Amino acid sequence: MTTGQDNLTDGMHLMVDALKKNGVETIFGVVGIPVTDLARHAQEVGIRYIGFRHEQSAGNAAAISGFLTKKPGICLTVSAPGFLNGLTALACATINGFPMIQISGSSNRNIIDLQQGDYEGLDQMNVAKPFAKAAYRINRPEDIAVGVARAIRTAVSGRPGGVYLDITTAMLSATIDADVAAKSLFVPVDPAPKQIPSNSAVERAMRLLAQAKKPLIIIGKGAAYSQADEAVKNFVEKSGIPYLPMSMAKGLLPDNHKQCAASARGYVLGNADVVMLLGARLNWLLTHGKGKKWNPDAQFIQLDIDATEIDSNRPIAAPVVGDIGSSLSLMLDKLSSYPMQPCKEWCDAIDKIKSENSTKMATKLSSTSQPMNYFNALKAISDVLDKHRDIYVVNEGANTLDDTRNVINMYHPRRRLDCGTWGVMGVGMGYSIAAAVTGKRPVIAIEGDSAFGFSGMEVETICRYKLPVTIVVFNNNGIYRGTDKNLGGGSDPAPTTLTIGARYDKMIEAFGGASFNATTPEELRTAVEGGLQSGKPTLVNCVIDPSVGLESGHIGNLNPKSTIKK
Ligand code: ADP
Ligand code: TPW
Ligand code: MG
Repeated sequence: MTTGQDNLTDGMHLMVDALKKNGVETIFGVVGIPVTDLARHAQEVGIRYIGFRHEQSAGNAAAISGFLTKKPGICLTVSAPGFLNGLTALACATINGFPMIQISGSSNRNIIDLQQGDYEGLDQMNVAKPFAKAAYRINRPEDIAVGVARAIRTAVSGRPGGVYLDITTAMLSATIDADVAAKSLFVPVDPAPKQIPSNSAVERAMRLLAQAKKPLIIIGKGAAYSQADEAVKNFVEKSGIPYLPMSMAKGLLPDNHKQCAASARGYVLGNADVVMLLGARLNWLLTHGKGKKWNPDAQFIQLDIDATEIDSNRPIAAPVVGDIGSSLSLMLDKLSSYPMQPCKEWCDAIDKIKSENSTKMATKLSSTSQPMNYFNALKAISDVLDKHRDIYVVNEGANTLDDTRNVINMYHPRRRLDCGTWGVMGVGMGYSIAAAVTGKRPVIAIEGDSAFGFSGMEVETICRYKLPVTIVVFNNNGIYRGTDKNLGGGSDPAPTTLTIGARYDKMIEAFGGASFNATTPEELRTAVEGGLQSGKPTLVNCVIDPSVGLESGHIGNLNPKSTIKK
């Protein structure tokens, strides 16, 4: 694309050409100085532009679209405040290992560097560094091709993450000969190369696994990301080893699989003698592999693409550093040379616990309590989702998160999208929008009322782009519950409470979406079915008993305990 003068182009046009050449199909962002024309031009050349109400949601959309596609999702932000709003999402993407690139306009370097007060002046690249896998700045149009290629390669290679790409106002308007510019563009070759583990690492792992009497496989979102779905399924099924899916790995194998030990989680963690981690970190979500939940004598095999992850919490007896697909296929090749121990005793014990726990769960799900609690509400949703197994389930909140994760079965890989490693609130609408746009399937977002509030204004975005998203707000009037009282006795609400009896369904009416207020499981079933059947933006206000939630859901133990009694 050339500008007014025939043989010249500029940084803005060339930046869009570079993204287009690199296969970017969608940009998620918020426009303003200096990137408005960039978004306009992207749309002009056929890149889809999704305009958000807040950069954090645009960034979350880019991040999850990276998780779904293994290509970096692109988020576009304006300088300083827009950049900072997007930065939380960039940090979350990095922590979660999702590839994304936040491209942000920035103001004049000379004024920023001397702190002379430019319009929205901030040294963005250096601010971004601690929160990103890498931060780069493009100062000249002739560096665009390299800048974009480096950002892509960094985002997707090794452990994926968030990359910050700074594009200065001066660079956007700087001109360059159009032929030279066109010739400078390129697509990086093999940006996420396979990483093949050594034969000795594979044999060490197989030897250990073959000795195990009580083996366990823990499947994490790194395995889901790697898209080695067949290899994961084959290894689990051919080895016969019970497995636990981490939350975003649910559905890699269907949750009703006979080897799934999710409903005997406590038992398997406490008793497994060899644990094989498949793209899962021993971080807080697994109590660092230590403490009373774990068998202290368990030995670990860890399959991970990032060598620095190994031994981060517990010594790893058999590290297998490589990409999941390559590592697992080499292990599969050796399975017949390292036969597993008979599983009967271990597997029978697990099955017994599973069946006891499912009986307990069935009792909870059949609750007739009115107003609804989490379980009879989730049973209603689960009945509907059983007929729509291939859609995306976005989920955030505390009790709403934990109970949904346990009740709603997943049957397909990469369909459950949730708060992730940081347990962050506010991903809901950004993830829903990206799942609908990039994943091209309907979405149900099961949201705590507090969680929903963090990105609730994006309901307008969902309606503007007419996306097939059904949002169910579990409305218990608050964070964890809605019944707390102000300890000072004043008239202000307690820190955890939100508006009593709020009607979140009314919000979507403002933008032309469908709304339901559900007070019984039957009403909820009808509303969710209606939303999913119509494929139209829908918001269901689901009235939940305000007194039933647990403080911090299932992780109340992480709250600091005051030792001083007042
Ligand atoms: P979960 O939260 O599901 O337990 P984590 O995000 O903690 O999962 O861990 C995912 C792990 O997977 C990270 O350590 C990351 O380095 C690793 N990983 C990501 N992609 C791949 C891949 N393609 N092959 C192997 N490991 C991967
Ligand atoms: C960015 C702290 C964890 S869970 C939660 C908050 C505010 C909301 C829980 O209430 P909700 O769910 O969504 O109504 P429920 O069913 O239990 O009532 N800010 C950020 N992230 C986090 N995790 C918090 C605050 C938090
Ligand atoms: Mg709530």
